[in-house]
Amino acid sequence: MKKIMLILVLIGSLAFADSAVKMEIGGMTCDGCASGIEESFTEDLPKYKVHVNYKTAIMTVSTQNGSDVNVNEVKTALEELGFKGTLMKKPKHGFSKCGSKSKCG
Ligand SMILES: [Cu+2]
Repeated sequence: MKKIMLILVLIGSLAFADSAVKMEIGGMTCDGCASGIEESFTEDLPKYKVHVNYKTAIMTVSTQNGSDVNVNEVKTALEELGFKGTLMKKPKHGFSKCGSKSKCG
């Protein structure tokens, strides 16, 4: 049991140091919220490349220079805007093949 926990912790820490992450955004009520998040990141955290899809409630974050995304920094920025970001686990086949949230993972 301890071994499983350790593996989970390792996987978790890897997910926190990735050059591109996906987060599920809670609290969006319209398309304006999604574009508002994108605009705020462009203004306040221009080192990130951010795309928010209101319909799927998924935010894609990567960095301009290809370095790792600081997930906690992104989460904090989202909280300041009034949204909640939850890091999504990367599925084995990669996010690109995920048609929707429910198929992901
Ligand atoms: Cu809105």
